[in-house]
Amino acid sequence: MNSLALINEFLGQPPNASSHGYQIDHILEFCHWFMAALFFGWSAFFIFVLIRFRKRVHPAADHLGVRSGISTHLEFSVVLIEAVLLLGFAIPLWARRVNQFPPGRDALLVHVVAQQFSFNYHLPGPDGQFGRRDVGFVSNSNPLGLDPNDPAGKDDIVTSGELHVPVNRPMVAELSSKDVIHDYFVPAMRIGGDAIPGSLIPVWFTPVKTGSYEVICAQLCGLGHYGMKGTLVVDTPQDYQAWLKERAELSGGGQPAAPSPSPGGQQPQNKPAAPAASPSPGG
Ligand SMILES: [Cu+2]
Repeated sequence: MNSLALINEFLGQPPNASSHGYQIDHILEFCHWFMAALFFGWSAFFIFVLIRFRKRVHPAADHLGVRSGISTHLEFSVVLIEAVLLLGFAIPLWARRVNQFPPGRDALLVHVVAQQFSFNYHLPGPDGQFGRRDVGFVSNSNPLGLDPNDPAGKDDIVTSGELHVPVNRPMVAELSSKDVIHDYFVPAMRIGGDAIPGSLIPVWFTPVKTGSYEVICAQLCGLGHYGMKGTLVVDTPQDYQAWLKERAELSGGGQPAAPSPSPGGQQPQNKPAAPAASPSPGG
C-alpha cells in the first residue's frame, strides 16, 4: 500500500494504522492523481488554444467553433471516471463504514465526550456496563456527570486527554459533546466524526499497529480549539490490561471523588471544566 502512496505522503498524511485505512488511502491517492491529470490536461489545452487561435493567424472570428468530437469524448471520459470513483469505490466504502459495525461482543465500546477544550473518555470498567450519566451531576471532579447512586457506574473509568486501546480489536467510539460541536479526528486511524450535543454518533476502526497517535478536534469550536488535542495509544493486550488497572486505581473504581448531586441542573453544562486548557484573554 505504500508503493502507491506518493501524493498522500507528499501532502503530509501520517502513515495508516487501521485495518480499513488503506482503502481510504487508495481513493485519496487515485483522486489526487486524477485531479493532477485534469489540472495538467486542462492547462495544456488552454495553452494550446491560446497559441492555435492567436489573432495573427485568425484575424476574423469563426462563429462555428470546434468541429471535432474530441472534446465530447474527453468530457465523457472525465464524467465516467468520476462516476466509477463515486459509485464503485466511495459509496460502497462509506456504506461498509456505516452499516457493518463490528458485533457488540467483539468490539470495545468507549464513550467519547467532547467539551471545550478536551476529549473525555468513559469506559464501562470490569462489569462491562456504563453507569448512568446526568447533566445534574456534572462538576469539576465529575466532568461526565456519572450518577453516584448507580451501581453500574461504580467501576467505570473516566479519563481525559489520553486513551489506550488494544491492538487488533475493533473499537467503537460513541461521540457526544457537552457544549458545542466538536469533531473527533484520528488521522492515523482514518476516522473522524462530529461530536454534537444531544446526539450519539458512533464511529469505528480496528487499530493494527501499536504506537501513539494524535487525536485532534476538527471543528472550529472556540478560542481554545487550537489546543484541543489528545493521544490515542494502541497497546498490546497486556499493556492495555495494565493501563486499565492503573486507571481503575487512579479513579478509585470510577466513583466520583466528591459527589455533590444537584439534579436540578444548576451546574452550567458548558462550563470549561479544565481550566488549564482555557484560553487566556490575551491569547
Ligand atoms: Cu473542539
